[in-house]
Amino acid sequence: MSKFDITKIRSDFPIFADKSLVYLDSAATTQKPKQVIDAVSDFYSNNYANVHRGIYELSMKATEAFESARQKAANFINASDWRSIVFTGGTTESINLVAYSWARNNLNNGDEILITEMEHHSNIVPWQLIAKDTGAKLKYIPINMDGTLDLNNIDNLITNRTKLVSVIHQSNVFGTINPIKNIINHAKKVNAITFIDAAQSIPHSRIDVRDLDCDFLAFSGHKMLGPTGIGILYGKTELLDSMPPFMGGGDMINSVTMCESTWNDIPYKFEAGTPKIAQAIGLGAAIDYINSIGIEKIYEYEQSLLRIALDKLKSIDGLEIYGHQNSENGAVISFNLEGVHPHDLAQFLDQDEIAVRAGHHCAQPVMDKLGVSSTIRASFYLYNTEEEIDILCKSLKKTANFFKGL
Ligand code: 7TS
Repeated sequence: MSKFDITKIRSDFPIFADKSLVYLDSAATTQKPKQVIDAVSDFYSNNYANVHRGIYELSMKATEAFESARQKAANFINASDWRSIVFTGGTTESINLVAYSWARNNLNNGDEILITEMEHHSNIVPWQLIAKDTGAKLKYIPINMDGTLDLNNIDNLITNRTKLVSVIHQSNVFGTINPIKNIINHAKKVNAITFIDAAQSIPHSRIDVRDLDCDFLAFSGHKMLGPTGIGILYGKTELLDSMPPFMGGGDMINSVTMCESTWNDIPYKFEAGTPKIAQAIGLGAAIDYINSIGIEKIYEYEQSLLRIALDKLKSIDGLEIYGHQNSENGAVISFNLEGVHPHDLAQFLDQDEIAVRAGHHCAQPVMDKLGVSSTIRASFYLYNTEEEIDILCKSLKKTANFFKGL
């Protein structure tokens, strides 16, 4: 195995070239390697046309590039069929697609949807809306104070009325990696449909939808080195086939008369309008880039950064880390510094060119559980270094002293 070459990797990211930027907000969105930027730019410069329509060569080339990105996404998650891969605008849109197309048409009064208290708002709000529409009940798997899911009561939470179980794979607040296979297996006992929000896990770890045997899985391109505005909904083909369209328009139809329309085959039935062509091609390039390094190596490297960061952060007086006690976690650390509001702290860190997120991280139920309104979050990716952890810790100590009047 070749070595994880951090110097080479960093040199692939133009944003790090002339700056002393310490970018620790990859859980929000990741920076882009020149391979992705070039793929998008090359497409616009040399191969650009609309897809699926033109009989001319340029359009056929664009279609080929677009569809090959779909195949790359299928391979990346080990999906057996490219028709399982729907291009969406991102995780949020993928969840809404299933909520409006599957859940609204399959749930009835008294049915139950089970999610967790750990979800990003994207995996809460659509189900609240659908529950209101259908009379279904929304239930939550609770979280423990240590940032893990409390699964002790799962056999009581999953009942014969449970029709859908939708779970975050990796917490965007704690980084906790949840035992989704175990939860999927519980859901299967009652024939509930399973949905995995893989937005935070897929950039960092191997996902195999055949092994998981989930019904749906969603992720966003921009969190895995790809462009904004592109995401994936993976769905089992028989389910996607059975679902009505989410949006109507061009590309998603088979035929249209003044009275009625018939639908295109999957996945196109769910891709109304001119698709996200350049974005999909950019996502394909991001997948190629991750594959060229190896997702296992990325995971291993990030785990070593995580251990170092936890050790160093724990040595700072008054710094409280949330979670990271008895669990496997991705390289995401939420913390607060005693006596300093997270927003003030983020501004002080920004003066040292350190980018972290401060806020509720679109996970207000998690904040409620912790009894805080917000935290600071440092999240790491393959381009971060041990040196950056030292810069963060130095700046944190400096800020703590400032607020203590030292
Ligand atoms: N699910 C999870 C687990 C997420 O972390 C996010 C975004 C989403 C869904 C929504 O993804 P989108 O691409 O559709 O917006 N999370 C964050 C975050 O933690 N900070 O900024 C965005």
